Amino acid sequence: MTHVYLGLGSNLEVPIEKLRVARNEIATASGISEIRFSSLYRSPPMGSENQPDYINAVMAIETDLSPLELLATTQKIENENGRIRSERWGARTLDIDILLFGDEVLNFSKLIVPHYGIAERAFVLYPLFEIAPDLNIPERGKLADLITDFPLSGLERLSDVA
Ligand code: A4P
Ligand code: MG
Repeated sequence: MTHVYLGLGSNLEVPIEKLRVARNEIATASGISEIRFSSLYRSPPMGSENQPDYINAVMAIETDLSPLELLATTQKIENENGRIRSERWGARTLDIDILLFGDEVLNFSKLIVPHYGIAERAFVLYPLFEIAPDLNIPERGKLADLITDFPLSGLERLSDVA
């Protein structure tokens, strides 16, 4: 079993509901069990400003899937929830990023882990810190150090449950 952290984001079609559905589908997928789910966070869009605010959360799971099997599962859930793959960093109904896969460093063409943006995004760092304050991120260092003085950039915590 591997301990994995997923980043969930949505800014279209009732984002809070999208994250609730995504959480449920991930938690009930074959080979996956939920460990923790962060609060929901709202933040202004990174990238094109001409789109609604995002709702983000981080989910800790345990899985016996391989990294690429897990990616296939999360992409299936994205696609079934109407993800429109168009402009990079553009508006999306559901985005699921594999932030960490145990302490592995993976450089497949389809899957880079740790996720390349993990240490540069308030909407990832703060929810991650909420559920795993002692985390050590391969190639980046201690989460507690990364988050020290890290700007909130408009990030706002919404609630305790999805
Ligand atoms: N891929 C490689 N590594 C990974 C990984 N660790 N997890 C590949 C998931 N996928 C990974 O992703 C493109 C390809 O990346 C996938 O086919 C997979 O094989 P995508 O999700 O289709 O494309 P994308 O999400 O548009 O691009 P990217 O660069 O992944 O964008 P991000 O980093 O996900 O950012 N603003 C706020 N406030 N909150 C947000 O959540 N999200 C984005 C998207 C932009 N602005 C945002 C937010
Ligand atoms: Mg993505």
